[in-house]
Amino acid sequence: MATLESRPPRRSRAWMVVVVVLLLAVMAGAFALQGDEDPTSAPTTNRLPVTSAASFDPQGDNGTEHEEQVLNALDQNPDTAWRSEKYGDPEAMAGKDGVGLILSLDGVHDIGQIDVRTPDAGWSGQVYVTDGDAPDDLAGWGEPLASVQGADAGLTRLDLTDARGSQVLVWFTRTADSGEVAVSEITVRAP
Ligand SMILES: [Ca+2]
Ligand SMILES: [Ca+2]
Repeated sequence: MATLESRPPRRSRAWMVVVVVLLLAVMAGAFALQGDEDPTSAPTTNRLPVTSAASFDPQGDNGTEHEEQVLNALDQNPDTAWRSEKYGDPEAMAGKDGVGLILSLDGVHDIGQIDVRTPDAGWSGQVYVTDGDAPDDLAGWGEPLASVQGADAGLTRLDLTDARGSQVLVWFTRTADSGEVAVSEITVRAP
């Protein structure tokens, strides 16, 4: 009578080897990611998803600022930029309090930082956060949660504390010295 031989343990050992190799691969990947992390460069892991964006010019005649260029600030391409309209006086901005960009997230998030990349120096700005529909006027946004005066060209990081919402307004209260604001990228980051 034939009896079932007990299976050789090779099969289960083979599976264990596969599992161990997979674990090692995952750990190696994790270490590689850690190794890439440079504290002086912008982190890439906490970027919050922006689902839509709009220009904001509540005191302007047309209500918008080069709306057709807005996605240039979100395409992760440093060579493309959104630009405001051109103002003769960077400080006065034709009598406006400012113009801005509204970024809509995919839902309510804790927000830790806004990174703004610009080619031009000298602009000033503020960050507002709310949820629900984006307000039509500045007063509807409440109080600014971060601000910068006379920013340098390149990366400006605005740190927010206890910010939570789904709508972010980056509000420019002074243009760069050129008379316009140019934004090559805006990134919204979790804390
Ligand atoms: Ca306008
Ligand atoms: Ca861009």
